[in-house]
Amino acid sequence: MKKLRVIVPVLSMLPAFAIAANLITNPGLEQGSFVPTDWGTMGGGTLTYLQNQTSGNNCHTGTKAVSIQSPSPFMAGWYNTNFVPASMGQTYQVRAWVRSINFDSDDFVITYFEQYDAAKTSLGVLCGTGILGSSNWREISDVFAITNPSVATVRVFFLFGRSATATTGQAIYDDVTLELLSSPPSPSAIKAISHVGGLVTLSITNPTAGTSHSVERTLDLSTSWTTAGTFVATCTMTNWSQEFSNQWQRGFYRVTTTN
Ligand SMILES: [Ca+2]
Repeated sequence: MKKLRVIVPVLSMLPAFAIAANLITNPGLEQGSFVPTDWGTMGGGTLTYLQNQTSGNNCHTGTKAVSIQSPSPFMAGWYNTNFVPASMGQTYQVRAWVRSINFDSDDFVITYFEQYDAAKTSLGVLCGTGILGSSNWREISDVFAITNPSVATVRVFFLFGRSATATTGQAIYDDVTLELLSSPPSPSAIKAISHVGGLVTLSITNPTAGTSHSVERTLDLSTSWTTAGTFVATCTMTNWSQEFSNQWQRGFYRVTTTN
């Protein structure tokens, strides 16, 4: 049983605590002219560097993203070419924003976490859970633990695949993150907070699946804390929000995480 309490004033619009460094280079795909800087392709099919796009449409943010269509023979994708130093005992979280269009029943997106030895020879991949179905932009998330003592570096692949039947689907990736978690995985912390009208939205870091979060608030730090809401995190959950009464136009929030 581990508990962490973090207090953040509700009017703060900036991250209040240090966020683990993103180890992906060019994570938003915005750098690059004909190809995205520090990104490569794996497999066949149609792998396209989308440019001059509109945020929220065929890119998540900015104007650029990467697309996968007609994976051949069964799976294709993009990967960050940067070798990230890594070693046994470390745990990483990989996240990416994905738009999946016209997926049929056996189409999926999945994250691969490839491990290499000191000579950059592959030691095999760890597979993410995979996501099925068409969807507008959603964040996928996987946690990978390194248990092989020969691992020296890792790289991350973002793939679109199919099983038996051909596909007319398209997967678009943008805004990817690779973060080193402390070991054991660190408890959640409030990453950011927004306050629009009566709606407060907290963005939670490291929401390990199955962990329970209790959010409390107070009008000022001299009065008692009351429960504002609770939730159990899933792999893809990063936000909690609740509309509150006008008397709570300002206040302080804290979150307790129970592993
Ligand atoms: Ca982008």
